[in-house]
Amino acid sequence: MSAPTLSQYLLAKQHSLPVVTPQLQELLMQVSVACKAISVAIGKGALAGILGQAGSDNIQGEEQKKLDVLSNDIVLAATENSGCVAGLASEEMDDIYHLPAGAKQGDYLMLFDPLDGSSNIDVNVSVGTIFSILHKPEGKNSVTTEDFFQAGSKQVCAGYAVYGPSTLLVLTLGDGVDCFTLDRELGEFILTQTRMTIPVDTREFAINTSNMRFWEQPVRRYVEEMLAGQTGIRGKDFNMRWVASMVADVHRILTRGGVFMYPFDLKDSSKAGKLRLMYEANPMSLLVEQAGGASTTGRVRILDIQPTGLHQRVPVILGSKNEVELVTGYHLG
Ligand code: P6P
Repeated sequence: MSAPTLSQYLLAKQHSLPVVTPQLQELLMQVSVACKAISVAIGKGALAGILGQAGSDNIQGEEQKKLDVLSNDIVLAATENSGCVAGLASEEMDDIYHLPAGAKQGDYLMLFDPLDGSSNIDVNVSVGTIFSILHKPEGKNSVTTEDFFQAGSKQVCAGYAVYGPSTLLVLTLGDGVDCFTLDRELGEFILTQTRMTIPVDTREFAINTSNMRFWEQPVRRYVEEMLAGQTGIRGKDFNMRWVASMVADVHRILTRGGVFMYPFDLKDSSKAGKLRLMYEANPMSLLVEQAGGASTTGRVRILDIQPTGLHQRVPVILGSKNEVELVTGYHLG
């Protein structure tokens, strides 16, 4: 039997996973349509005149790329009239997005980073789309921002598309992590890897070392021990990677292990880290834990955090379980 398409996979899952309702299936199909459209737009790049700055900033004060705005609009267009969501939120929108007048309310809330790593777009490096799906609170007709403030452990589904040499869709429904590859001739995502698993040990770490002087001592200690390699207490050499696209770094870790860190740093002490909890850290943490890894702020499990802001930032340390537990232990030591 040939490998299933995303649609066939979700139909089969519906019989084994109660969480996979018809609405969730439809929502994920619409998300996959958006990811295919974003993949096409990225592939055209300069040919479509969509590289460079949009001339606006997002709520984070970050310059928006034309593709940031285009990708956000593509996801909204694919989902707002699906009848599957009651509200949406993204890195590119200040507050939650209410459905257009007349649109049928669905059972889910979705948060997304439409184009993670977009600073890499103009230099042709892999970027991605990250999504996090929550239940709409029971009995709510008109959702509020506070309805989105659910801990990451409440996610029904989380996933990402990574736009690299291949366009991949990786998702979890709470029963392991599976990977689909876009067959561009068919126009379908085909299941190509099941039950992705992160090795508990690794020799590879990912961190932006230019921030070293701003790190807290436990992170400095942990990284310096790895840099000491077999001459130091770790007794083995390590390798470093930093793509500056969280999706690309996390996909590498899901594929072959590693530890990814964007820790708290004093570069801007008003921020509790760079990455956003709701649409970066939470979805990636669910995927990593479902693949046998771990994900903390250095002190607490990310999926346990009770959100207080749509765009709140958290320190992130995720990946191979034994490494995350070691560096977390240094923080709690
Ligand atoms: P830096 C991309 O902007 C992002 O949010 C993540 O995808 C990535 O891991 C990080 O920021 C890169 O940050 O400071 O190294 O550019």
